[in-house]
Amino acid sequence: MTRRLSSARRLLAASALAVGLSAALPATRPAFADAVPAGTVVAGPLTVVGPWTRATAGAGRTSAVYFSIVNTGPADTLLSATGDDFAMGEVHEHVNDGGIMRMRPVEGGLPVPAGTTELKPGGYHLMLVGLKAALKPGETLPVILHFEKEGDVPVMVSITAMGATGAPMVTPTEGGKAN
Ligand SMILES: [Cu+2]
Repeated sequence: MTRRLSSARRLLAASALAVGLSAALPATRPAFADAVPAGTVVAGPLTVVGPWTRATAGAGRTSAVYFSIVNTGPADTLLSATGDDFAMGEVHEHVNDGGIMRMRPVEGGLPVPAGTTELKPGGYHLMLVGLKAALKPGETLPVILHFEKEGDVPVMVSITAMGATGAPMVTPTEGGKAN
C-alpha cells in the first residue's frame, strides 16, 4: 500500500501530472489541465481530489473536511479517518429533519462506487471530532483516510479561511510548494 502511494506521489510531482489527472478525472473539469486542487492524491484506482476544511477558532472543536473521490476501479467504501491532531474522524451526512438540517454518521461508511463521489458543504463530509488545536488558514492537516479495499490513504488537508468553498488551486509546476 505504501509503495503504491509513494509511486503515485512521484507521479503527482512529475511534469506529466496534468496529463495523468485529466485522464483520470471527468471531462467536465477542463481546468485540471492547468491547475489541480492542492492535496490531490492518487492511491490505486482512487484519486482523492483537493481535500479541504475551514479554519477554526479554538481547540476541542469539530471541523468538516470536503473532497471528491474519483474511482476508476471496483466499488470501495470510505470507513473513517485518523490523525494525530484530532480524536476521531467519521463520515457524516446531512438529513432534513422536519425542515431542520441535521448531520449524522453514515452507518457502514460512505459507498465509493466507480465514478465520482463528492463530499461537499450541505452533503456528505468527513467530520473531525476533538481537534487538539485551532486550524489555521494556509496550513495543512495530515489525515489518514481508511478505505475498506484500498486501505490507508494519507492526505494533506488544506485549511482555508472562513467562507471558502474549496481547496486552493495549484499549477503542476507549483505542486510541490503548495503541498
Ligand atoms: Cu458532521
